Amino acid sequence: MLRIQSVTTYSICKNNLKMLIFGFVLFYLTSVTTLETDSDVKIRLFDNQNAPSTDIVKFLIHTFERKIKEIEKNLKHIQNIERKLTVHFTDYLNGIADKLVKYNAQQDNMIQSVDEIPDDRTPKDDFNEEKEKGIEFRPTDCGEMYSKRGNGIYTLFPNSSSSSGYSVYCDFETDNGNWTVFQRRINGTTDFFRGWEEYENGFGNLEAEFWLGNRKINELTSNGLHELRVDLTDFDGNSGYAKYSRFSVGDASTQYRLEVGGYSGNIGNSLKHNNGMSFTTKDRENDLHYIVNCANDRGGAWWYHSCTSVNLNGQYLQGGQIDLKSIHWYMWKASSISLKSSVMMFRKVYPSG
Ligand SMILES: [Ca+2]
Repeated sequence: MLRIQSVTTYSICKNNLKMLIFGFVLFYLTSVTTLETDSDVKIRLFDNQNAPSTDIVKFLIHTFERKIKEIEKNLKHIQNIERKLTVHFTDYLNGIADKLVKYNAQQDNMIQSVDEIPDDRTPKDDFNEEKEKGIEFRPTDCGEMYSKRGNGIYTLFPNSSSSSGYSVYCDFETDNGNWTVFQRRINGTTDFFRGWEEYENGFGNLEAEFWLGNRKINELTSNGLHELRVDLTDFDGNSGYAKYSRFSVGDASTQYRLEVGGYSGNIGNSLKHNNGMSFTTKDRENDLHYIVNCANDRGGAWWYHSCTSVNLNGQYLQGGQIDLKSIHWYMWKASSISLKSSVMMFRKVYPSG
């Protein structure tokens, strides 16, 4: 608004100035009737007949004075606007300065707050702090693990009514990770020819050879969908795997029955013969072989049918020996040749999309 006003005023002054100059030139020319040049040649600008009258001169003087007064008036108006603008912008700049001081103070406070937070915190610290606050984090699956510090032993709490959890080995590297390992054979240092109770509760060393235990496998696979992965190696340095998109083990009332399906992989679907079978150990027979106890016959413990083409809990036999009691996966080798290593693991499958 002020700006528009000052522009308008400026235009008025400019026009008045033009008229003033015009008047002044006219006044001058009518006052001087002759001009002399160096060559003394007189040029008459006005002859006696056309000489301006006194009235015209008076009119021009009057006009001149009036314009001077107008200019003075406009100048005062401009000075007034300038004064107002100065006051306005001074207030405005003071306002900005106040805000800057306030923001600087806030920024200093924030920087101080950040400095007070220790910068060496780890997920473990967060975890412990949560525990201290009574907000205990209870993962029910390796995929839910709060802090993944690489493959290793972690604690799961699959049973919400139980206050204590138990240790499992999580694999975060194989096939996008989040696997809970429940069986491992690598060198034969652990005896796998054991009875029902030991297979129910688990045995061995989670860092080496072990069976996690049928009760835990049941607990961990009973909520949600799970997939199974089996990784095998032979004594010639070859490796292969099988994946099943569906995997679960029933509870004790089903004799830990196996539910498995949806095969993919490169060692053949040997496990399909064990689908729907209950667990058999040397001291508890649930197989369908009408003569023998398959656990005794095959030297292990498994979801035997009559008996099996997969025997991953069988005897650890060095060097690739063809033996029905050996650790073997028949469809991979088209024989019961003993394998060097076996790892079995499952993970929760989350609905896609
Ligand atoms: Ca039998």
